[in-house]
Amino acid sequence: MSFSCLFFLYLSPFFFTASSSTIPLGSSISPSSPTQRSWPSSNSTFSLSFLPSPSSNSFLAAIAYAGQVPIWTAGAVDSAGSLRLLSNGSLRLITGSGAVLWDSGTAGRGVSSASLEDSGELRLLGNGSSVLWSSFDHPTDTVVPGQNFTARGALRSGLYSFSLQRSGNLTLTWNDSIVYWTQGLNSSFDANLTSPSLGLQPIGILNLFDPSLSNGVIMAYSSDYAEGSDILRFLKLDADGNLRIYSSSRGSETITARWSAVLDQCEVFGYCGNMGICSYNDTNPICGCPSENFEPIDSNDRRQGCKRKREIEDCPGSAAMLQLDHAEFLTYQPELSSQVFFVGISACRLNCLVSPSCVASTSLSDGTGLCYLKTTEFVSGYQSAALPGTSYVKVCGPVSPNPSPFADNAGNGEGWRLHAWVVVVVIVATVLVLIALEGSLWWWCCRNSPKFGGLSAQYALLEYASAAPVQFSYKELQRSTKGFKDKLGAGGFGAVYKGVLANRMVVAVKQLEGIEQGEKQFRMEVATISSTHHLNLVRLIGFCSEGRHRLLVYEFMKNGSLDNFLFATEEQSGKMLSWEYRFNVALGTARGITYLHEECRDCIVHCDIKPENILLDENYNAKVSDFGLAKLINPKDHRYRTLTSVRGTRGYLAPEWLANLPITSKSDVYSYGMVLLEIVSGRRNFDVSADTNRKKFSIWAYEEFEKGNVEGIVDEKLVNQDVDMEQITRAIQVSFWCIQEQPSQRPMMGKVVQMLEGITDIERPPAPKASTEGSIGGTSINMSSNISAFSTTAVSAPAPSSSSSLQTAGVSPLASGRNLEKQSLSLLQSDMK
Ligand SMILES: *[C@@H]1O[C@H](CO)[C@@H](O)[C@H](O)[C@H]1NC(C)=O
Ligand SMILES: *[C@@H]1O[C@H](CO)[C@@H](O)[C@H](O)[C@H]1NC(C)=O
Ligand SMILES: *[C@@H]1O[C@H](CO)[C@@H](O)[C@H](O)[C@H]1NC(C)=O
Ligand SMILES: *[C@@H]1O[C@H](CO)[C@@H](O)[C@H](O)[C@H]1NC(C)=O
Ligand SMILES: *[C@@H]1O[C@H](CO)[C@@H](O)[C@H](O)[C@H]1NC(C)=O
Ligand SMILES: *[C@@H]1O[C@H](CO)[C@@H](O)[C@H](O)[C@H]1NC(C)=O
Ligand SMILES: *[C@@H]1O[C@H](CO)[C@@H](O)[C@H](O)[C@H]1NC(C)=O
Ligand SMILES: *[C@@H]1O[C@H](CO)[C@@H](O)[C@H](O)[C@H]1NC(C)=O
Ligand SMILES: *[C@@H]1O[C@H](CO)[C@@H](O)[C@H](O)[C@H]1NC(C)=O
Ligand SMILES: *[C@@H]1O[C@H](CO)[C@@H](O)[C@H](O)[C@H]1NC(C)=O
Ligand SMILES: *[C@@H]1O[C@H](CO)[C@@H](O)[C@H](O)[C@H]1NC(C)=O
Ligand SMILES: CC(=O)N[C@H]1CO[C@H](CO)[C@@H](O)[C@@H]1O
Repeated sequence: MSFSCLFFLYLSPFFFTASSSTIPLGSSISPSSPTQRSWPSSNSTFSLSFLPSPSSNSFLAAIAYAGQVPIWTAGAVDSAGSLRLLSNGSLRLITGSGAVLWDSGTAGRGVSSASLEDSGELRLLGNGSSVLWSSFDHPTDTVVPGQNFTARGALRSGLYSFSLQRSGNLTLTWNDSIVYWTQGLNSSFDANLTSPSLGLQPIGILNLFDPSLSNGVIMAYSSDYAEGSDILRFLKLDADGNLRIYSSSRGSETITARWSAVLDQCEVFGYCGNMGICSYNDTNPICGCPSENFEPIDSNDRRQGCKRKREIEDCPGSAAMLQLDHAEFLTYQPELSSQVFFVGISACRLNCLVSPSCVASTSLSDGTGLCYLKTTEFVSGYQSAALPGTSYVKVCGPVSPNPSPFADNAGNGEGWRLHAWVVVVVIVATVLVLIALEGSLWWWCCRNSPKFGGLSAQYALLEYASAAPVQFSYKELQRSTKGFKDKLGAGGFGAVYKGVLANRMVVAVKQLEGIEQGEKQFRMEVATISSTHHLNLVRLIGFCSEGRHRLLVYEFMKNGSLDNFLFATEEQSGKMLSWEYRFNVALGTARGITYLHEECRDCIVHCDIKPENILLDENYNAKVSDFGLAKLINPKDHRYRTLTSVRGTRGYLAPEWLANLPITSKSDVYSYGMVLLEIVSGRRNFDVSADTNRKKFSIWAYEEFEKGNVEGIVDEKLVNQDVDMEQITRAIQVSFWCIQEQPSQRPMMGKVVQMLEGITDIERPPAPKASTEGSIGGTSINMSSNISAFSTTAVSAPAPSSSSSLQTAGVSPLASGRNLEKQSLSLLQSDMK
């Protein structure tokens, strides 16, 4: 190649001719000495001297180029300190109080003098010209031309180090553990190296040498290579963790970076300290904290990182996940396999929230579908508009986000806010103009069109029984619900309104809240839900996805939800279900859930079985609603949280939500068990009263069952009726099996149906150990209610140890996580672009 000739020419100045000034034994220099402050090299290019430190009144004992650029340092001392070449041959740096800061370790080895070469090398010499110690063999943070950097040495700066591997790779490492940059020989050099060494040529080319490589292999060029004259170039590991080649012309005061190993400074691990978030202002990397839940450790030095204002352990309420868009927590090998998951974004967030050891998580949207859970003490963050990922940090709630992405950069916050305002105004104006244009165009061309009137007839002609869901326009739904007037209720996912379609069909229109999924993904999800047909599942008729509006149109259930019948007050005695109907509802519900779990194509874990979600048609047939919605939730929406009826959900939540355990179909079985008990008793499972000895009803009920007092459990309203006690006893036993604390003890839903029908014999249920559930501390309960609000169908097991109980559950944790999440993965990723 064309450069080889050039190398040959330049290789010769690599080996400097020795010309030096000799330093005799017994000499010393001191920053305060009037006469002896430095030892210069013979032509004064370098000197061993004390450089005043600008920030503190200490002095750096260093070999300096042109009297100002340190290339090797021994340490910093006060003005009374000194550097001494002792008579027994050791070179020492001593503080004013006499403490030894650094020692060359050459005492008694026959050192006769020291010398500083014009190359910048400090040598301790024996008699003759033998070199007993050289500063080039003990580099600190810099390598200069003529210095031979081998695999034995390392450059260090704070927690960062740079070293040369035996393989020939150059690596940058944080805290001797995380390699955040590596560069090796290209793969065509398929040879093992024997003794690799690195040299910087005076013209600014970094070479790797080895006996097995005929020529030096170029690892990097400084951008000004082979230019100018009398320029010192040096390789330095800076305090910011980046490795750079600098140029400094003699006589000029400045040094200029001509090459950086890590192009993106924010990719240097730990640049902003623990919990620090690196980002860029127009020019520089800047460090901030994830949110107002954090404070800087040192407000004068943002690189020190951040700490929580309130640690998770001391959190009186519940932990929450702070969301950071376009942010990643840096991830470098070796990443423990137990911290990398193939799950979607909401599971990535949830898995971290429920895992006590997890502090933060990153969900990549680069197509890999990977989620990284950070369980280590130290996490290093990077936020930039270009980053394809969303991160979560566990904080002690409530979450208080930073006012603006750059508000940490004090003083500039105002500017950014102003900037944001201008952007918002421009966008709004543009949208308004577009709407006006489109509106007038539409009015102009469609006003007399016969097609317009026929638009609503379009779906009237469709046969609703067909599998494909009908798409409605927002306007149509607005019209059919008379402007969303007749509210049927407010469920966990938004309000439900009664409506009448153009073909006189009565429907329930659910206005979803907190869902900002992309159009395409939302349609896919709708397709999945509407393809799930069963007699005991509420049927989805159609949907609307227009701008921000996301609505689902369901068949209307004349008799409303089960809770109205079970927990009706005295006055509403008309709303009473006979045991026959109740048993039918219990069985129908069980069949519907069985279908979701075991029979339909893509298994669905409901996650929110409760009487409010069991609807009754005019014949009092049970239909399960809200299935498949859990994965539509956008965790960003805080309104959603407050809308969720915590009271209604808490009692139905399986204990594994509280512990760090995976959620499987067995969690639905638990919720169903609680509902079944309520169907029999007409009382909320978590009710506590004098009647129940101040115990939770479900606990009290088992005690009564043990005593043989089955009648005591049964709803008083059924007392005067002709009831099938055998059927009731069966139902009670099934419910106790379902609410077993251990998921593996609970039957599969299909088995539940058989037990209720009397096809399978029922063993006497053991105590559900529900007492544990009742005694879990306030923190967990609150936390669990929040989890239920964000319930998702996929939470995979963070620890392999928990898999034993899952084998019996019929679904392996990762497999279930994958299957369920696969459909929603794309959907949930849409808000990360
Ligand atoms: C060298 O001399 C210093 C000062 O006299 C003394 O403290 C040190 O112990 C000596 N080292 C050896 C190895 O004798
Ligand atoms: C000092 O000596 C070095 C090495 O021989 C040489 O490269 C440099 O040009 C010299 N500097 C001056 C000012 O003579
Ligand atoms: C100097 O070196 C010579 C031979 O290399 C050796 O004989 C002599 O003992 C050495 N002197 C001292 C003081 O080490
Ligand atoms: C650097 O040092 C190693 C080991 O001491 C040696 O094998 C190699 O030849 C030296 N390289 C240069 C360029 O001096
Ligand atoms: C660096 O590593 C050591 C030991 O591996 C560990 O004790 C220390 O906490 C680490 N430092 C930081 C800042 O994490
Ligand atoms: C050496 O560096 C190359 C990149 O240049 C990298 O692909 C390779 O994995 C590294 N090898 C080792 C052992 O770190
Ligand atoms: C590796 O380096 C050799 C020699 O420098 C060069 O010819 C070859 O193209 C390089 N291969 C790759 C894949 O870059
Ligand atoms: C390099 O060394 C490794 C382990 O010693 C050996 O397995 C490998 O074959 C060697 N590669 C070459 C190209 O010699
Ligand atoms: C960016 O940050 C650096 C360092 O904090 C500061 O000196 C510079 O003025 C900032 N630039 C802008 C445009 O805010
Ligand atoms: C339930 O539906 C039936 C049939 O439509 C109706 O007669 C009955 O009044 C409804 N019951 C309630 C409580 O709404
Ligand atoms: C958490 O629950 C406990 C008891 O269940 C309650 O006293 C406390 O107020 C709750 N905290 C929050 C934030 O809801
Ligand atoms: C962080 C968070 O959302 N916490 C909420 C958990 O739920 C309770 C109610 O049980 C809310 O009060 C918290 O704000």
